[in-house]
Amino acid sequence: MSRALLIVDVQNDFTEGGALAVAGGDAVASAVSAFLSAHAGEYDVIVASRDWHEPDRDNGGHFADEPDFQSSWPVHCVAGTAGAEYDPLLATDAVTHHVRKGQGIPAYSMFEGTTDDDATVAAVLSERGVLVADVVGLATDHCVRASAMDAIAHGVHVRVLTDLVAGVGAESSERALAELAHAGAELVESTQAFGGAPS
Ligand code: VGL
Repeated sequence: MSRALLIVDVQNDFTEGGALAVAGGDAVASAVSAFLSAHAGEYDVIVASRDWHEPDRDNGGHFADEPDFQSSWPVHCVAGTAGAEYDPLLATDAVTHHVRKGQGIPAYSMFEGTTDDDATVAAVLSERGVLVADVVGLATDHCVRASAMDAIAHGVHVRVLTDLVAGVGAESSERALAELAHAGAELVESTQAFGGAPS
């Protein structure tokens, strides 16, 4: 049974000091790196996504001067800028597929993006026979939620590693996790993901 790790949008603009910083983003980046150094070998495929928007346009209404922080946002993750790079606290050496999404459009799910070889995440998972996917990253209530929902829709069993995600809003993040659980995702702490002792 093939297993994938999906690392959603651990980018400078979504971590402390970024244009759309998520509280706890740096801690998630470091914790994902520690998790990878212990467990990268458990995964057949490790996909990392980056939001990758176009400069000087609103990217389909995704950027706004007066954003509502629900469906419009301050300018963030512009292609080729430091804000769009992976947070340096995220170790990316074990990543097998790098996905970019959101060129000119809002794209919350990594399933809307493509790899450097122009493949979709759905195609990568199908090709490798992935039946289980663990999801981590930023932000719980937006891109993690959308990516995990699409993974479920693709037919894989999803586990959200709850200590390796952080969200924009506390309530909306709780709601997102509840919706994911209702849709069939397992909510698991990373320390329990591979049979660790209860903490
Ligand atoms: C995200 C808001 C806007 C995310 C992306 O990565 O969760 N959130 N664009």
